[in-house]
Amino acid sequence: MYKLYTRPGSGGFVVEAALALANAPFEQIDVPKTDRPDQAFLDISPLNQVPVLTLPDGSSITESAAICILLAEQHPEAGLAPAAGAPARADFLRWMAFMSSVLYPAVLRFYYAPRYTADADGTKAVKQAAVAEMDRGFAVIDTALRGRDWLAGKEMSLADIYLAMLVAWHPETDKARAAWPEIERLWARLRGHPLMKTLNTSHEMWPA
Ligand SMILES: N[C@@H](CCC(=O)N[C@@H](CS)C(=O)NCC(=O)O)C(=O)O
Repeated sequence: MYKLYTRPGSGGFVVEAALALANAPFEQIDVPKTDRPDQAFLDISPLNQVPVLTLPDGSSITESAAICILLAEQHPEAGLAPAAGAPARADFLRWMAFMSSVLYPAVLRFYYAPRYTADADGTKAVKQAAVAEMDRGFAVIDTALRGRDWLAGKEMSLADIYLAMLVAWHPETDKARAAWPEIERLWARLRGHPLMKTLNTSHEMWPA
C-alpha cells in the first residue's frame, strides 16, 4: 500500500487527488510543520518538505511533479495523464515541468521569503519579486489555454489539478481570477468537481 506524507493546504493536495482518482488505497500521515523534523522523515525528505510518497516496495519519492507522473504511469487505467507516446504527452510533461520549476518555487519564495534573502529588511522585495514571477508564469499558461479546455489533450489530467492548486496559492486570488480568464475557466470547473470539493474540505485551498 502507498503511504502519503502530507499536510493540509500543501502540495499533497494533487497527490491525494491522483491516488483517489486511481482508486489506490493509501495510508495518510500528516506531517506537522517544524524546523526540527524527525531524522526518519529527513531520511525520506532531506529538505523537510511534503509531499512524500512511499511506494508499495518501501522506497520513497519526493517532488510533487515526479510523484504525479509516476502515479499516472503506475495506474494507466485511471487516465491521470496522456499515455507515453500519445500526442498530448508532450504538453503534459512540458506543463508539469514548467509548473514545478517556475511556479511552485515562486510560491515558495513568497511564503518562505526570509529563506531567500540574507537582508533582514529584504523580505518585502523578495515577496514582490516572487509575485511578479508567479504572474509571469500564470500569464504563459493562460495564453496556452486559449481555445482549449485542459492543459494537455482533451481530457482533464493531473496537470490541471496541479494548476488549480498553484493558482489557489496566489496571494491575491481575486486578482488572479480576473487577470487570467482561461485559468479561471479551468479552475471553476475543478472547483465544481466532486473529488476536488471533498479534498478542499480538509485542504481548504479555496473558499467553499
Ligand atoms: N519541490 C517540492 C516542493 C515541496 C514543498 O515545498 N512543500 C512545502 C509544502 S507545499 C513544504 O513542505 N514546505 C516546508 C519547507 O519548505 O520547510 C515539490 O514539488 O514537491
